[in-house]
Amino acid sequence: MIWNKEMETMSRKQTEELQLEHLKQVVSHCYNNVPFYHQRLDEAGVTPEKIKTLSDVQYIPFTTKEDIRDNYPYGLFAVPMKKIVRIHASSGTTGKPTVVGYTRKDLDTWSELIARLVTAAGCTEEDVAQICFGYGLFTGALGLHYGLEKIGAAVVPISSGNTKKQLMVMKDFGTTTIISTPSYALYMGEQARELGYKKEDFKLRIGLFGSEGSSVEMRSQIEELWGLLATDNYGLSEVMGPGVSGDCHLREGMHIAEDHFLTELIDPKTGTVLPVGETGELVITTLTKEGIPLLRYRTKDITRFNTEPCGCGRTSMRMDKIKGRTDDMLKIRGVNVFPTQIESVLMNIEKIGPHYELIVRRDGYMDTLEVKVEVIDGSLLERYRELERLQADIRENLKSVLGIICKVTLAEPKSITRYEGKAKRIVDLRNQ
Ligand code: DLL
Repeated sequence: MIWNKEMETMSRKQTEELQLEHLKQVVSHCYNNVPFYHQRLDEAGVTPEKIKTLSDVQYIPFTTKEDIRDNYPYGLFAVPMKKIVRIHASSGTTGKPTVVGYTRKDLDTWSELIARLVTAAGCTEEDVAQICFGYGLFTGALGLHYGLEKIGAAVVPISSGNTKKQLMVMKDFGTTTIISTPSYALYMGEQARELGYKKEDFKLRIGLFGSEGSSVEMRSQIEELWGLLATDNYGLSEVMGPGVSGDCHLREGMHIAEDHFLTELIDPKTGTVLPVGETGELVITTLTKEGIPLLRYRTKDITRFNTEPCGCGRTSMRMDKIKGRTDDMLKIRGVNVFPTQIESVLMNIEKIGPHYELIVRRDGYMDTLEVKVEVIDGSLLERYRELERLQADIRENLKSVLGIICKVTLAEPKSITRYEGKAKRIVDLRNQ
């Protein structure tokens, strides 16, 4: 089923006309209401009247997370506070969080976009949807919440954590859809097995996973654990939260809500716009947001666009699963390595579990990488020969995919930290 046939099956021409109309409006909105943008656009010599075609967006300077932080908390808001009805903020592991504000119309748009993506994944009003994202400043929980209510699903706002209770509720309430990070879904699945639950105890059929990446291999493991269809959806709080793009049931790329977001891919080093088909950093211009519109926001997320028609009937451009973030990319002895590549390799090796950690160290001028992964059967750690063989096997597999040799450490089952939200798999010891 398609939630909004009119908007989700528009022709390319219609989409682009609509985007241009909105682009002109949003540039004016920023220019007239946000001093930061007024100055930036003046400096670049791009007044709103200069936007005549969609590709003119290229003349607008990029906006970055630092720009939002520098204007903490409300400096980039484009409407008076009386128009703001909700505030969210990104977790911000370092320094101040990035704060975003929504007008009533922004919230309506947001639930509309979530309604589209959950419908694309296969959810209906029949579903019981358990939201295992943390409720709070994070956009994941409340974002999905209102969109799922909009389609008529029964929302269970349990929030993250307290895994035992999650599982009890999941079983007793007959949950059919879970909403979480892929790593939390994995952890919950593992806990369910340990507590003696069987797949048949649950009615789960769809997983709406997002907020962090997962390789196709990890996705299969989650599906195997739970017996559901795992779908991926993408978004970021600065731009809206979840709702920017999401998988349909075919899962051949996430459909982008192009009537609300203008997307470009750039070379992260030079800022040059790349043609469709190439891989680069995703840059997003919000087309309809009122509270905190963003022009050419650099997401740091690496992906690729696909404009081929999709079998599901939606006409929007799709984006590949996120390959990684420019700031998560490791450069090991001159070779660029994305954690997702490592995950894909590990997931294909028997005898090791899906939990891993990547430890980066600096040795002189050289970065080194240790891949730490759990064995499934702890007794293996006592069988030296077998252990060495497994280690060598993992090292070889990684080498053939990454082109570099990593140190491989095998760890006891359950010794690597589990996460209820986004997993932190990189331990960076370079500056210690
Ligand atoms: O994670 C919004 C969200 C919530 C999306 C729930 C989907 C579901 P932030 O906390 O601001 O917002 O983090 C945004 O998370 O730039 C990506 O690096 C990463 N990310 C989000 N979704 C995906 C995904 C939310 N499906 C940052 N695959 C983004 C890979 C993702 N990475």
